[in-house]
This record gives sequence, C-alpha cells and structure tokens, in this order.
Amino acid sequence: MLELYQFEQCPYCKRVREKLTELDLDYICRNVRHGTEKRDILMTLGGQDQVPFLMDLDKGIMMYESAEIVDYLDKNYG
Ligand SMILES: N[C@@H](CCC(=O)N[C@@H](CS)C(=O)NCC(=O)O)C(=O)O
Repeated sequence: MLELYQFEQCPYCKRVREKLTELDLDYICRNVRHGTEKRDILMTLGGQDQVPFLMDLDKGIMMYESAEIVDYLDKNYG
C-alpha cells in the first residue's frame, strides 16, 4: 500500500499525484496542512517538515523529493 503525505497546492505534490494517476496506482492520500496533527505525524515518520513524502509500506520505503519519488514509482510500478 502506498501512502502520500501532501497538500493540494504544492506543485511538487501535484507532480507525484499525476504520476500515481498515470500508473493507475491506488494510494492513501494524507493531507498535511501546516498546524495540523497529521503534520506532526509526518515529522515523526520522516523527520522532515516537507512534502511530498511517500511511504511504500509493502517494501518498507519512505522517501521525500518529488523527482526521486516519480523515478521510484516508474521503476517499481511502471
Ligand atoms: N525538492 C523538493 C521540494 C519540496 C518542497 O519544497 N515542498 C514544499 C511545499 S511546496 C514544502 O514542503 N515546504 C515546507 C513546508 O511546507 O513546510 C521536492 O521536489 O519534493
């Protein structure tokens, strides 16, 4: 299962969402606006206050950086 921490207005998140759609992948979308409890969860999981943040639970992968995420999705699910 894929989980994407993101917020709608973020252009880097948009790039990742579009790749997930292009590859027809299902995922859990965690909307993490500033000042919300879910933002704290992001910090706890990844250690950085930055989105997008992808978790691939089946493979035990957690990653930041949209370009790396897109590349990862292409290589593993393309
Ligand atoms: N190089 C990163 C840039 C990501 C980035 O700058 N994200 C912004 C949102 S658009 C961010 O998380 N800023 C910190 C914050 O919102 O707290 C990427 O490509 O993923």
